[in-house]
Amino acid sequence: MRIVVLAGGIGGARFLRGLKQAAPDADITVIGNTGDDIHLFGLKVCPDLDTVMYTLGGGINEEQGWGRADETFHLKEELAAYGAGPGWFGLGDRDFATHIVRTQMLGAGYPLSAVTEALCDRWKPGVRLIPMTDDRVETHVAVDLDGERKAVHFQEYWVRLRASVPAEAVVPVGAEQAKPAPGVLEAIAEADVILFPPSNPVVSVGTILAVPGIREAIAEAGVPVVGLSPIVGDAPVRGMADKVLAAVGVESTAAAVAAHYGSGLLDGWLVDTVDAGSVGTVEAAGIRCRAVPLMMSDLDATAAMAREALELAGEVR
Ligand code: GDP
Ligand code: FO1
Ligand code: CA
Repeated sequence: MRIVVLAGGIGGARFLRGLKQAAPDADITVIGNTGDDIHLFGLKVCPDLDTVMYTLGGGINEEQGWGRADETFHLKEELAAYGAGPGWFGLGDRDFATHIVRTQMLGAGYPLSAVTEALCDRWKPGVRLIPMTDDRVETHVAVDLDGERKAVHFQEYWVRLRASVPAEAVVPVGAEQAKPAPGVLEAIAEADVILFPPSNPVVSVGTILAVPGIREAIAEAGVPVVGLSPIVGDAPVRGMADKVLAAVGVESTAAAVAAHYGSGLLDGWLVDTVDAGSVGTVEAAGIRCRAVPLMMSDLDATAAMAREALELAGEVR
């Protein structure tokens, strides 16, 4: 079975770990979000690609969900001693090596997709990880800071401002001109099932869908498309999905996120058991829906979620 998954960082990566356990023989292609990418200290940092790669490759900081396990921060401290900022973004010594190798390869002319494949040669994530595009896309967030409207990089909104001010707009800068990376459209066209993990619907899955051609390819693939809600009990399990959903005029509920994707894209949607009351609303919108436990508390619980998603896929279309 060929499975395509559109993934952000932590939510996507943890789900993929469960999916690998639930479907050990499946051929899994992950289309990764690169809208969170940021250039710092002359280096290209790809948080969502790295979170997937480290999580599936066994190098992730498990408690934090991002960055490397067993990390130290000497380089960051030395940079700070020179007054070289930004100090608000925590890059660890082990993690820096990834960004150095990536930037070196990009400088030598390799596209990000080839660089990602090379990095995965080390980590062996057990899936094919492809960035959504080789072109530069950066998610920016419009905010009101002291009465002044400003656009900040998504990482600045999330990490420096801790999403403490309302997001007034979310813009994937460069997405309109971006092309899907080699292999993305082919993987979608050859998929038996397409899954949206419980990733952020705006700044993860939404950014991937903003690359011209990807949404269309999914809608035209003619295979079941099933998603899992990142919103449980009307709130994100972690992160700032509520803030960025508000920016696009979508309520922070499992049903509203399903309607936001729409029946033109989604065939099936899983909501958590606490949201069982919204199953009827989702089905009325033309999307097959079931309520099952959706907390990725451990690997077995996550694998059970993946099995439910694949079962639902078997029932639609
Ligand atoms: P990010 O790039 O690190 O923000 O990760 P993703 O975009 O892949 O996923 C973020 C989303 O995962 C957030 O909106 C969370 O609500 C959701 N999430 C995290 N843990 C869980 C969980 O255990 N269950 C569900 N249903 N959603 C989760
Ligand atoms: N998240 C934080 O909350 N603080 C950080 O200092 C931070 C640094 C960082 C470095 C590398 C990396 O791959 C991820 C990092 N993250 C950090 C997580 C990152 O901001 C988020 O996981 C996502 O981009 C949000 O979707
Ligand atoms: Ca992300």
